[in-house]
Amino acid sequence: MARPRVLVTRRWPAAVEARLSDIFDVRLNTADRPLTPTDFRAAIREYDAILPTVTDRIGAPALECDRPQTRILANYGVGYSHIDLNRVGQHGIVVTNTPDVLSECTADLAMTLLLMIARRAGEGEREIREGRWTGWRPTHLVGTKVSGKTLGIVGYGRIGQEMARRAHHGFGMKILAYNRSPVAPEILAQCNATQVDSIDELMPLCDFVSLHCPGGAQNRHLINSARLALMRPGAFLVNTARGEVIDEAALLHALWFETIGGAALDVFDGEPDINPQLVASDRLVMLPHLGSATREAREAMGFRVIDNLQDFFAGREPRDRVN
Ligand code: 8YV
Repeated sequence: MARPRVLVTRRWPAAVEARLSDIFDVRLNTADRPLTPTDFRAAIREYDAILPTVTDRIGAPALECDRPQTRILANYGVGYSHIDLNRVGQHGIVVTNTPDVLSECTADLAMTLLLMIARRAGEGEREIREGRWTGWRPTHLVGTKVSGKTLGIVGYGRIGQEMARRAHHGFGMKILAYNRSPVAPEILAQCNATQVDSIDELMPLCDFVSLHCPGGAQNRHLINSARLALMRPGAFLVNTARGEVIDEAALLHALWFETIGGAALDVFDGEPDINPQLVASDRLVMLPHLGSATREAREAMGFRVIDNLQDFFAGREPRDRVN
């Protein structure tokens, strides 16, 4: 039987690309350029499987086709708000993602951001690199203590729980959790966390708020001006989820008028384009979507995609099917 034809839309870790090539008839993207909707439209006529990433917008323009050849989109990443599940479903295409294997590394990065914004690490680094450091003094770049403070987690799924573990067991933080559905008492107990009923209830109680919910239309601007206004003066917001979850104009307003202490962002609305006003703010730490960017996580994500593909083409239900 002919091997399934598989398109990988970006460069992947070498070990995973090699394994994919052993198993499937694979087309790699050696130039690592994102596909245009036109490229994507052509691809769904040709390949049995496409392995997209967050840089592929898979909506109506990309899916315009009566009878696609593609039967599975095996997404490289846990978030899939870049894929229009309704339209994909109309074509009978299966979608899978890569949960679990990136949870620890993404939580590590969220903790990195939290520490960086609280302790003004970005400002300090810029000062040294720009030759502006004049020496130690008691009032220099004084930040905010992290240990023992209260952390609010929006989205108490796998990554949110890993974040809670680091913050609670590493830094003695008190954990408050907001989650759409009830969290099992034994899960909350692992970090002595308390679930609250709404984001509005969470915001005023926290010194730090970290976002770990999905993106997409349902969570667009979940953090808006009204909710930012509920945060404590001096509190910090951390986002490793998706850019659209925060209303960036409202965030800029809050930073400008100093109604919150600052924010630390790994993801941006419309990335990689960044609102220039964000770049101008010193109360912001920004990283270029590095949540899962470790060799270990990126390889594990790739091997998880291969598991899903092998199950699918063997006629089994892929473990990470999301539609
Ligand atoms: C991925 C992510 O690197 O998994 C996710 O949802 O945000 C990142 O960790 C990226 O989305 C790859 O598609």
